[in-house]
Amino acid sequence: MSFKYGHVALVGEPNVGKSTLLNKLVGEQLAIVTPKPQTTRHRIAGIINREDAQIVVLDTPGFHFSSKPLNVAMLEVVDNVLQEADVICLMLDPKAMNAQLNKRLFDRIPKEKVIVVINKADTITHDEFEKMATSIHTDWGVKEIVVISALHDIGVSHLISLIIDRFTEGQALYPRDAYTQHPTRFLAAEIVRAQVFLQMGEEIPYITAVAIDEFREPTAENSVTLIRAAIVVEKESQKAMVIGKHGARIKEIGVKARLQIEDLIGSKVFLELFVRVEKQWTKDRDKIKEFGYV
Ligand SMILES: Nc1nc2c(ncn2[C@@H]2O[C@H](COP(=O)(O)OP(=O)(O)OP(=O)(O)O)[C@@H](O)[C@H]2O)c(=O)[nH]1
Ligand SMILES: [Mg+2]
Repeated sequence: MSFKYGHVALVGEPNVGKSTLLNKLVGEQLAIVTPKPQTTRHRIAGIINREDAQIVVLDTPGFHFSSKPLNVAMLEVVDNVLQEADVICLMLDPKAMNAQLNKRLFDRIPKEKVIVVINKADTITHDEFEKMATSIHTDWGVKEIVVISALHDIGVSHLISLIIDRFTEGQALYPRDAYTQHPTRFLAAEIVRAQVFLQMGEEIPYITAVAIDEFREPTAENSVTLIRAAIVVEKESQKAMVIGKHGARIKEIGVKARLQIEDLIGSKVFLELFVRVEKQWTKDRDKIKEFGYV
């Protein structure tokens, strides 16, 4: 049997369901998912291991335009992944499409690599899909257009076969039992950041980074993983909001995040959270780099 290896990128506007699809494809909660746009800030790589193929799936930040340095860094991530990928899934949310943005993204993609993936199949009728597919075919000249639901697992296995069909033969580059190469401390920081997205309103999610100050693995004497993490914001007023009245908000963020980190690593976790102010960090290229967003 021939063996295929390749990289597939998931790109698209914020909130179209890229990270949900990554998680469905690898079968793990690898990338954080929230109902808010611009949740993902990194290139997140998941690995699908099959008898006939190893597929590296690259999740990306949502494609949008902004002159803010943090957003510029996120766009650089998208552009780099577009260069790296053998196949590119341009994902669309049929009920929330910005035609201009999608055209600008489409123009950055080598045409022979693209599969248009209409996600959230559960939100449209078959007729609506047919109409959309016809206009994408006419306007963009794309032949391969599929409809899936990442959330409800509709059409996902068909999409995997289309991706593999386009790969050339090659050897697996990653261990056959790995679903990611991201270290646990990175995934733990992302879990805390997801709770900030879910629990905090207004601008807070967009000026928050999470830094792991200490990550101590369990030892023979102590079976608990100790994690000290800083929730980094830009101003004292934002710090007060994250802490909440009598510390209630940060406590709730910590409780929810700890349970998820325990699920991830399968051991007890002691999670200590702080809030730290780093003035204007989202505008400072060095700081953005320090938090791993470049
Ligand atoms: N109804 C429906 N909702 C979905 C589907 N797939 C994803 N969603 C929802 O869409 C929202 C955004 O999902 P994400 O996976 O975070 O989207 P994303 O494209 O990674 O977003 P960014 O990281 O912000 O670019 C979440 O509330 C998901 O539950 C789907 O097939 N159907
Ligand atoms: Mg995402």
